[in-house]
Amino acid sequence: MKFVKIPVLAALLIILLSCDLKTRSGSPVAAEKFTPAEAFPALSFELPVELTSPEDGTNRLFVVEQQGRIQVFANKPGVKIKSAFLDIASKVKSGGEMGLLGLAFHPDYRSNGYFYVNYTRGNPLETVISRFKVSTSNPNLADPASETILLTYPQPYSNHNGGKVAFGPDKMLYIAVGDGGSGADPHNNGQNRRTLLGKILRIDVYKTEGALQYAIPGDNPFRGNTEGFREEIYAWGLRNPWRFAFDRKNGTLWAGDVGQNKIEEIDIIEKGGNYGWRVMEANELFKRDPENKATLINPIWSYPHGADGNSVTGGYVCYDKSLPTLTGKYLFGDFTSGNIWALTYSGKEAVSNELLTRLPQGGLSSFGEDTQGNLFMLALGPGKIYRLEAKK
Ligand SMILES: [Ca+2]
Ligand SMILES: [Ca+2]
Repeated sequence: MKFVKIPVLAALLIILLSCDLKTRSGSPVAAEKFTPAEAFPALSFELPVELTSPEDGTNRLFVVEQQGRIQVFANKPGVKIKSAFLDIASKVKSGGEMGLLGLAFHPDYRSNGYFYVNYTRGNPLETVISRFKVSTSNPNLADPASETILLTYPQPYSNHNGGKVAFGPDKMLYIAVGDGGSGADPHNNGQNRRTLLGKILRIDVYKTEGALQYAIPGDNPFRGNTEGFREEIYAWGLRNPWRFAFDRKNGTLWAGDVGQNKIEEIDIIEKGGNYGWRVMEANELFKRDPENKATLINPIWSYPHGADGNSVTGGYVCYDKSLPTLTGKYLFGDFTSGNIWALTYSGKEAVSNELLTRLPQGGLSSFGEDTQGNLFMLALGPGKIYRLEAKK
């Protein structure tokens, strides 16, 4: 996402502009079959960027606030109370695209209480991937002194920090890493496998290896290479993967990768795949590099900058029981327009893409999913969480 472009005033501008719906592209409003409804009307958050929950049977939701807080609350529409599960705002450098950006609960959270976060800190600017543990006496409170840093990597610029962390069905931890920032990837990080920038990483947090606080999975594509490639790399050639997710039924890894000046893209991420940046922006040549002989993987879907927006927010394959007509479709959106779409994928190619609705205010920072597969959308500026509802 391009937080920088959307302070609250800009979001208000989007509302004003969207009053004249006839001027907007995409399906006409009358054809939209869904509407966003506030999921937890009594709750508001400060700059929410992630929603997730542990598989611990408690049916609680955890919302990440960009400044460095995690809020916890009961997953029911009438909930009135939330509380701060973790507050590391004093450690976090936030603002623009920086901040506490990701949260993943360990698959064995119920027994070990471990969770993982992705945040930026200053002096020098870097991303931190670390593990915390829940308090032994209060399940709604993390132990702030429990931090174990797993991995850090320098951030040459304030933008493009990726930020998602999530466990795959293989119980490995996947990490989204942007190209480092500025514009047009000036250091060509996306195509350089000797840096972690511009990649999706995959690490094994069940073990440690040598000096690492984790292990390199045995089947990572560059494990044991002799060329100096980082062995944490799972896929490369990404610009700013803003939200990836695994299909909870078949494990397919979906990602939205934010474009440069022209095109936003959706990728299906495969092990060892090169997703093209900065040689390509989606399907178009961006910066020719005759030296680069790598095979590049095109997105399975893309859309041009314009009325549909200019900053993709990847979502989830839908298994939300309240949305039966969307089962198996990939729901994603655009941060600036607030558009929410459902992409139908055949297993080989995108078949169609349907505009479902748009958030009433811009700043669609993320989608979220609870343990039952119910889907949520997060509005950054208003600090509200939405569900999709079928129109009657
Ligand atoms: Ca950066
Ligand atoms: Ca690409």
